[in-house]
Amino acid sequence: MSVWLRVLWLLSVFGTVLPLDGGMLFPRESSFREVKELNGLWDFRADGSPNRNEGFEKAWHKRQLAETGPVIEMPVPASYNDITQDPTLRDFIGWVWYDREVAVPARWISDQGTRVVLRVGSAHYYSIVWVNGEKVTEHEGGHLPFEAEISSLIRREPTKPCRITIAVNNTLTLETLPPGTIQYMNDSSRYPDGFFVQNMDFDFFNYAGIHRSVLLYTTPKVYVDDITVETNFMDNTGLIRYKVSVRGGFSNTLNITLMDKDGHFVASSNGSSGVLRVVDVKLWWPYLMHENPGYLYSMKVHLIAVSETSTYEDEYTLPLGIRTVNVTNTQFLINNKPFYFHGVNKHEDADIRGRGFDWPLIVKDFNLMKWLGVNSFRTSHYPYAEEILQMCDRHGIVLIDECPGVGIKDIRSFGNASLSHHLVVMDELVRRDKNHPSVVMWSVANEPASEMPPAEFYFKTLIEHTKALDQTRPVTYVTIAEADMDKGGPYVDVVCVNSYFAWYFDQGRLDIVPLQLSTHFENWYRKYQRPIIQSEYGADAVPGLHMDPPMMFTEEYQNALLQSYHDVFDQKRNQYFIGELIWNFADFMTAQGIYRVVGNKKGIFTRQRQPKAAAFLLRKRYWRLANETGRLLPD
Ligand code: BDP
Repeated sequence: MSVWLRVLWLLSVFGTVLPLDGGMLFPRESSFREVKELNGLWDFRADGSPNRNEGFEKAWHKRQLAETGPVIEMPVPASYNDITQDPTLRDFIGWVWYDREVAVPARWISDQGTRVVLRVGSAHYYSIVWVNGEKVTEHEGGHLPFEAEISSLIRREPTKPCRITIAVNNTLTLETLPPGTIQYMNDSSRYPDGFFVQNMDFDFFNYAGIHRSVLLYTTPKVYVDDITVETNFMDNTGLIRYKVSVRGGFSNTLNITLMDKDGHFVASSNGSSGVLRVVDVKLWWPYLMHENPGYLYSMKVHLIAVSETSTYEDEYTLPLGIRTVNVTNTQFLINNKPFYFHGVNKHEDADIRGRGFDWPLIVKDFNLMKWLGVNSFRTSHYPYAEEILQMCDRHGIVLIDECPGVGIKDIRSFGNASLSHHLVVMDELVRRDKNHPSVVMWSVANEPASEMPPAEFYFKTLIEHTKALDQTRPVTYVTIAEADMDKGGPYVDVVCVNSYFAWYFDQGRLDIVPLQLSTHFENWYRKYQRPIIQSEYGADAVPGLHMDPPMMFTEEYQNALLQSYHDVFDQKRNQYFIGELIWNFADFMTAQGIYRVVGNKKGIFTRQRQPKAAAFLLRKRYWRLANETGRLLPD
C-alpha cells in the first residue's frame, strides 16, 4: 500500500458501523468478568397439543416444567430430535419447552455493581426466554446468539433459586430464514384431523432445540459493550483501527494494550477509538500459505469508570489477526498475495447430537481438515458456533461466512417481510463475526431462485446493506443458476457457483463434465468479469459400494467425478478461477425422501468421520495445490 493509500485509510470513516443496538462480544472470563455454563441436563417437554399452544394457554413458564406434566431429561446443547426412541419427537413441529434451576452465586446478587447476563449461543428457530416466570427476551433465528440482562430480576427474590425456562419453536414459514411452509392435509379419507407437514426447500434435517451453550456471565455495571477492529499494514508496520463502545454510564478511561502471541507488549492507546501501530508486524496468514499461519495478537481493553460513589473496572481481551482482503477481476488477495481456496463445505451435523455443539467433533473435524490440506471452508448453510470461528482464527483456516438464507425458492419469500428479516440477520451476523480474521467474505444466501424478477432488488438491497455494515470484506451469494438467468450477479464481488454435472443432470455421463463445466465458467466470466469459486460440486457415495467402470453411488464414481472437475479447475486456475470447495466434508442427515438414503452421502468422510476413497484423492490434490499456489516453504 502506498503512503497515500495508507493516509487515506487512516482518514477514512471507520468502515464498520455498529449495526444493532448493543454489542455481542463472545463471553470471556477476565479479572472483572465471570462465566457460568448452564450446560447439562434440562427438563424438557414437547407441546403435543393439537394447536401446539397448551404451554402458553397454561403458562408453563410460571411453574417448574415438571409440575405442568411429564418431562424428560434433555441434554443442552443438543438437537432434541435424535435423543429418544420416539419418532414423533424426531419429527416434531412446534413448541418445545426446556427449564432448569440455577444457583446464582450470592455475590452476583448482593453486589449492585454487577450485571448478570443470560446468553443463549443459539436455539432453533424461534425462542422465548423467561426467568422466574418473567419474560426476559425472545429471538428469531436459529444460528445466532441472543441475551438478556437479568440482574434486577434475580435480585427480587435473592434466596430463591433462579428458574430459567426456554420455549423453542422450529416452525418455518415463508418469511423465516430458512423459509418453509406448513401444509395441512385436509382430505379426511387419507389423513387424520389436523394432520400437517413442514415443507422445506433445503437439503438438511431441520434439527431443533438449544444448539449451543447457555451461559450466565457478569460484567461490571459500566462495561465494555462492543469492540470493532479493522486491520491494515504497510511494509513492516501493522495498523489496527479500533473502536470501543462502553455502556452503563458516566465518564471513563479506556486503556488499550496490544500483546503479541507470547504476551509481550506491542503497542498501547487510550480512548474509545484510535489506531495501534505494530512495528515488525506478524501478519495473519492462512494455513499452508505461510510457515506461521493464524498469528494472533491480543488486544486488552481496560476500562475504569468513576462516579461520586463508586468505581467500576472492566477488562475484555480480544484476539485479533492483522491481515487485508481484496478482490480484483481475477484474483482473491490476502495480504496482497493471491489466495486459492482449496477447501470444503461443512454442516454442523453428527449422530445423536444433531446440530448440537460438541468439542470432540469440532477438534476431530479440524484435524481431518488439516490432514486433507484444507485451507478454507464455507459455513454452509448458516452461521456456525463462535468457537469454530475462533479455531479457524488460530489455525489459519479461511472462512466464507454464510447466513441462513438457504432454500429461498418461493416468490413469496422475496417480499418485504422476508427482506427485512434477512437484513436483520446480516446485522446480527456481522455484529457477531466482524472481528474474526478468518472470515474473508460474507455469503448472504445459497442457491436462491435468483432467476425470479424480484431477486434483483432483493439481492441488490441485501448486498449493499452488507457492504455498508462492513467495508472490509467482499460479499457474495452462492448461485446455481445459469449466468444469463441470474438477476443478482451484478452485485456480487466474487461469483460462487454450485454445479452437479453428471449427477443431477446427464446421470452417469462423466464424459460431459469437461465441456459443460468449462462452458459454464466461460459464461459466468464473460458476463460478470469477476473471479469464480466452485462453491459446491460432488457426488453421493455409499461407503463400501464399489464398481469399475464407475457407476453412480460408488466410491469409484465419486472419485471419477471429482477428478473430471479437477481437470477443468486446473485449466482455469491461472485465469479467473480462484477456488474449489467440495460438497461435502462429511455425510449429513436430511429429511426423508427417495433421493436420500439415510441422509446425503456426498461426504468424502462418512458421518462418523471415516474416509471414503475420495478423501485420499482430495488429500493428494490439496497438498499439491498448497505447494503450487500456497507458497509453502520447500521441505
Ligand atoms: C446443493 C445444495 C446443498 C445440497 C446439495 C446436494 O446447496 O445444500 O445438499 O445440492 O444436493 O444444490 O447434495
